[in-house]
Order: sequence, then structure tokens, then C-alpha cells
Amino acid sequence: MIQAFHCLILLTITISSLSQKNQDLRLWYKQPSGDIWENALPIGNGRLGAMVYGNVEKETIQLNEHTVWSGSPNRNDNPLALDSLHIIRQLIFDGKQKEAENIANRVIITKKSHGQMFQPVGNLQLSFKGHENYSNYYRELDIEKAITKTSYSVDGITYTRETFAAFADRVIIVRITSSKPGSISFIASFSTLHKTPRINTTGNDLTLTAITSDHESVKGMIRFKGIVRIKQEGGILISNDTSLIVKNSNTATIYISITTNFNNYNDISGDENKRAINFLNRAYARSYAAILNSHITAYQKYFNRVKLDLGTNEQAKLPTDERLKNYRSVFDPHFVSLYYQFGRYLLISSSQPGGQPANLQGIWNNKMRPPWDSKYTININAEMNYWPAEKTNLSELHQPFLEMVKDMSVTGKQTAKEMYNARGWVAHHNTDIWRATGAVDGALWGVWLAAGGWTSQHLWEHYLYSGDKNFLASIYPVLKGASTFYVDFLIKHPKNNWLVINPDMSPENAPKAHQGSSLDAGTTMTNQIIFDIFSCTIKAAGILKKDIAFADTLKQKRKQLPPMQIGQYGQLQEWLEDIDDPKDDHRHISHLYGLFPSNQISPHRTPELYHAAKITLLHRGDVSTGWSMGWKVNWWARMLDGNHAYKLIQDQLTPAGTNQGGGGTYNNLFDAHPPFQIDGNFGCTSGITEMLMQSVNGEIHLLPAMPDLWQTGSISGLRAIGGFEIINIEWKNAKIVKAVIRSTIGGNLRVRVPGRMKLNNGILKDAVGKNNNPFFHIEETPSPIISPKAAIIMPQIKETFVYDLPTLAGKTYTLIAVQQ
Ligand code: FUC
Repeated sequence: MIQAFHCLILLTITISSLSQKNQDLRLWYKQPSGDIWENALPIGNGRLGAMVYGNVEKETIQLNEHTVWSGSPNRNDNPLALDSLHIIRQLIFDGKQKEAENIANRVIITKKSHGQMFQPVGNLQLSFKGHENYSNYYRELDIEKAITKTSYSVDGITYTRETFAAFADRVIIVRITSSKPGSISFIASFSTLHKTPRINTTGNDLTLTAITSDHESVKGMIRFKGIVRIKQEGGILISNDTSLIVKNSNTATIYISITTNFNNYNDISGDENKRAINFLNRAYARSYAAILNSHITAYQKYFNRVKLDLGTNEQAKLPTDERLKNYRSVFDPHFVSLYYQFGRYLLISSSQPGGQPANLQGIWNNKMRPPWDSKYTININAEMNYWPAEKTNLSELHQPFLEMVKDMSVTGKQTAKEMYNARGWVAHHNTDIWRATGAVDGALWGVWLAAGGWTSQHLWEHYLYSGDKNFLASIYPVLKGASTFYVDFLIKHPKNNWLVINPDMSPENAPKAHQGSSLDAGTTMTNQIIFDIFSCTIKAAGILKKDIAFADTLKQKRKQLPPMQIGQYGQLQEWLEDIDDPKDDHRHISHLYGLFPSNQISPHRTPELYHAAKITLLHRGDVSTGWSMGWKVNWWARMLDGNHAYKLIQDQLTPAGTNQGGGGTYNNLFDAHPPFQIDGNFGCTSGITEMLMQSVNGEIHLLPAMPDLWQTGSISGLRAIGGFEIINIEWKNAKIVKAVIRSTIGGNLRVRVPGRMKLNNGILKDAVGKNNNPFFHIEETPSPIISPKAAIIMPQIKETFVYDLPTLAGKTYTLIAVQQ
């Protein structure tokens, strides 16, 4: 790794002064997508998604709508679980995991739906006869405006298409212009993979109606309707049975409206026809310019909040696919900024208040049977999608995920009762638009009951960032319900009397010692998750001044959870027994949940565990599936090792299919698991943020993990817990220069920085004792148990400086470096 790093420095191109062009946030290409979906460019407004191919003579705009899912309201609990629970538990305690797994496959894993599928709507095809021979081809996705553009010339005439998913107007717009009046002629038609669709024209409207698939015995009952209407200037518009024909126009603007009958996971009584025509009529009455303006304003409200400058150089002038090819060997700092902002672009485009959360593919899928159904895997992937939400200042976009957790707290109540005779609510490792909370796939993956505990913490996180007590009061029952389930479900481990979850697993990893079965009791990740959900429920009860007795119960139970353990190789143990294999390179490293996203492992508070986490990370290696590498960027940032985090960004920004069997990135910068999964994009965007700023360890740490290559730069607009906005951090020659922080709710600001700083107009005091700001209160985990065989080396940490600054709501504070 060090060698690779030196190589890179040799190849480094001198950073030129920042020209505007080199800082552009565009993905652009010199060639059309052809028939490769992963070359096409994604647009979306949280309700509608589309992949724009930019093909010339036959353009394809592949369409998605957030609620087009197979099936209909359904549940997938397996009531047989209850009778066999005690047998399964006993077998696991007796070390007979495989036998337990066999039974669990029969009685815990669902006999019904293993989750429904997110399905495509279809394609809008635009065919331009005579455009086969073109020149001057160019296409781009401008992520500062959320618009794609394709342009080319035929016979001396330049044609331009602009496509976007209008945020405010809830339609997709395709605008076609040309350099010569009267030269635009094309045919628009729909195609779809759904069975028995109806495609026809009514007047000058082209419509597509269909119903989603039946799947795993659940009847497909989402009806969707797509309508295309064209406004043209000059020329003529003809409609035949199944297509619209534009001839000799000066401009043409295509309006696409798509809606369904979905109201919520339990109600599909909406009227897709009325909805589709209403949105269309409203948008059609407005001019292209008006729609475009509202679109850009609505998008930039979110996007412009954060700016990242890591420098730029000549590489930034190349097309995106060439930059991707070069990235491992040629220094291209701006490519990281582009990829970072693309992550934010994807979240804004796939997750809007009132809509569905970003699924495994965000809102972009062209397959009737997508990989893993393109649903929600809640043992890591769906949570990862939302890691950037709060800290990259997109808090409102967290809402669809938070709503999904609230929904699961309702559906999961019945699952808890029927399957485990427990109060509260539970979810297993997957859910879908119907908020199914049963166990799916197979016992090796599905017998995991920690999803309620993990997903609920997103609600708590939203509170920590906003300080909004009304919100906390509204979601407290969800936290309480998640904790209540564990109160009822924890049992004493016969060997050591710890309270454990049984059956349990460390997601999807099956240690050799357990005959290849993943089932176990009291795995490290689950213990950490329960510690966290109990801790935040206790705090929430305290803030809301309620449930004193319940909080007491949680405190008692929390004390009896297994502590973390350091095993024979010095590694953080994944299971209660010291059975980790140092050669195991499994993509899930679930027990490092305690390092990130949680903060139970810290270089300052728990140095032994911190070192053990590092050994674990080194054992597991770097290259893996896309999302696994995305998580690793966050972990190495928490390890305060910027160079290693940077190495993982390089691994992730490697063209898909060329990465030693691991994941990487497609030409359109979608993350490759492979196949495409959006979690890796979001995970890496979160990780880059963690390199620059962390709300961690009871403080805000600025520039905690800077790679040597990022000598000079700035980031503005991040958010930290406690309602702080990090208006700007600036660094030069690898030294912090200035930090500007605004307090929105007041309270002590404890800040850790890599160099001495002072306040520009006041005194900056060294921090003493614990941070008295309640948002930064850390619940300490018990001391770890350390194997006598483990060699513990205390970490060497770079010198930092920690200050306390009492703040007032609404005030901004400027810290400047003290010249040494
Ligand atoms: C989990 C992961 C897989 C994949 C799937 C969607 O099961 O282990 O790698 O990402 O989710």
C-alpha cells in the first residue's frame, strides 16, 4: 500500500490554479450509452426516476416510479417459530448450530413472500429517422442543476436534448431543440416488460397502463399509468394508435407523468388515472422555462448547501469514463469531489419527503426481477443509504427512511407477537414497500433480529442533529417498541449468564467452527446494537420525562449484555467464542458497527478496542463488494488513517470488473457490488465526510483523517450533532487554517482540531472534563475482556487540540490557526 502510494505521488500532476471549467460538477462522455444501462445517466425527483441513454437515432429513457412494486399488502410471518423457539435456542447453546439452522429454515423462515420487487415502468423510445450518421457527439449530467443533456450534429444541424425529473412539477421533461427551425422530427412510443399492458393514444396523449407482477403467491395489484404529451413549436403533431409523431418542429417539449394507486403499505385505493392527468395538466399549463426554473431552485435548495474543494488539475478536463480508468494511477482530486457530490445528487434524486426511501438501487431499475428484488436489506445496505443524510446537510431527505422505520414499528409488532410472543416490534434482515418484517431468504441470512434496534437509531440520530424535541416525542414509541422487544427476547447465556439474543447471527457470516452455520447467540454486533438502542431509549425517556421504571429496566438489562472481547490474534471478536479466522475476508464486518456508525470504539476512550478493531480491519483486507469498500472508508476515517481511507476510495473508484474480483464503479459512477447497488455510492460519500469531519467521541473533530495527498482545500456546509453547522473548514499545506461554525441551538461546542487555534474575537479555552452539552453525552461500554494470547499495542495518535466554546443559538464562531 505504501508502495502504491509513492507511485501515485510520482504520477501526481501539478495542481493548477482552480479554473472554473476544472471545478465543474458534470459527468460527461463523448459517446452514447449504446445498450449498456450502466452507461446511462440517472435523473430523479424522489417519485420518478429515469435513466437517459443519450442514444442518437433511437433514444431510450428508461422510466421508474417509486411505488411500482410487485405484490400488494401482505405479511410474511411464520407462526411456527414460537413452538420451536426453545429447541432452536437450546441447540445453539449446545453448539449444534447446523441442527438449529435446519429447524429455523422450516419454522422461522417465511413460507410466504420473501419480499416483493421494485419494478420498472417501461421505456419511452424516441426515434429520429435519418440521424444514424452524426458528429460532434456530447452528453452530460450536470449535477449542479440535475439536468442531462445530449447534443450532436447531423447534416450541419445541431440537435440538443435536455432531460430532467422536475422536482416541483412532478413530471419528467425532455426538451428537444435544434440550430435550424423546422428540423425536429421524431416518433415517441412506449415499451414495457409488464404483462398485458395497454399502450394507446387518446387525442394527443400517449398512455401506458399496466399492473405489477404477482410474486411468491402475492397478487400484483399496483396499477400504474404513464402519460406522455408533447408541446411543439411549429411543424405538426400526429398521433396514431400507439405513438406520437412530430414533424418539422422548431422545438418539442415532452411531458411525462407517471402515477400509481399506492397510498401506503396498507392502502392501494388511490386513483392512478386522476393523479397522472392532474400532474400532467398542471405541468403542461406551465412553460418549459418556468418548470426548469422551479426545478433548479428546488434542487439547489438541497444541493448547494455543501461545497467541497480538494483542488483540481488537468485530469478534470477529461470525460468521466476516462477519469475513472485513470483514477488509480493518476492523481485527480476533483474526481473525489465529483463522486462525493454525485452521492448527494443521488440522495436528493431518489429520496424526497413523502416518497419511498432509496432502495437497493435508489430509484433506478430496468429489470422485472432485479437483483435482491431491489428492496431494502436492513442488515446494512438500507442504513448505509442514509449515512450521508444528516451530516451532508440533507436532513429532510432522511424522512422517507424514518417513515419506513415508523411503519415497521407497526407491522413488526405483529411479527414480534406471532413469532416470538414478545412485546414491542421486530424486523428481520429485509423489508419492502409492504413493510414485511418476517424472516426471508434462508436461515443463514434471515434469522437476524437486530434490524429494529439498528434502524430505530436513525430516528435518534435525526434528533441529535436537529435537537427537535417534538420530533423526539413523536418517535419515542418506536424507540421504546424496539427496546421492549429486546427486553422480552434477551435470555441468559448458560455459560456466563450474560443476556443474549438467541437465535442471532453476525450478518451473513458463518464461522467454520459452527459447521458453516451463521446461527449463534449474543454476537458482538447485536450486543452493540442493543446497547445503543437501550441507551438512546433511556436518554429519550429522560428528556421527555417519562417511563422512569422502563428506563430502569433497560439500565439493568444493559449491564448484563456481553462486553466486547479481544481475541487471540488481538482482533475484536465477532462472536462470543474466540473463533475468528484471520484469513476470513467476508464482506460484512458487522462487529465494527461499534466503530462506525456507532461510537463505542474510540482511540481516546477505548484504546485497546480501537487497536483490536484495526487488527480486524487488516485481517479482512480492502477490496470487496462495493458497499463493503464504502463502509471501510468510514472505518479507516474513524481509525484516523486518511491514507488508508484514501486507498479504499481508490479501490472503490476502480472500473467495475477490473478489481480483483471485487466491486468498483460503472461508467456512470454508479457503485458496482457488482451488480449495481447504490449503497456503495452513499457509503463512500459518508466516508469522505468522515475523513473531513466527525461528530464523535463527545466532540466535533475537524480534519480527523486527511490523506497526505489532500494538502489544500475546503469544505463548507456540513452538519454535526448538537445542531452545529460547519459553515467552513479550510486547510493549506496540510494544516488547518480556519473553521467557521454556527450554532443553531446553543450549548457547549467541543471541537478537536489538528493544530492550535484561537477565536478571532474572544478566548478559546482548552477543554476540561466531560462535554456538558447533552447531545454529546457518550454512554461508556464496559471494559473489554482480553484474551491472554492477545498482544495489545497502544495506538499512536497524532497530536490534536481540544477546545470548549460556549455557544448561543444563531451565532457564528470563527476559529483561526495560531501561527507556530
Ligand atoms: C446483503 C449483502 C449482499 C448484498 C445484499 C443486497 O445480503 O450481504 O452483499 O449487498 O445484501
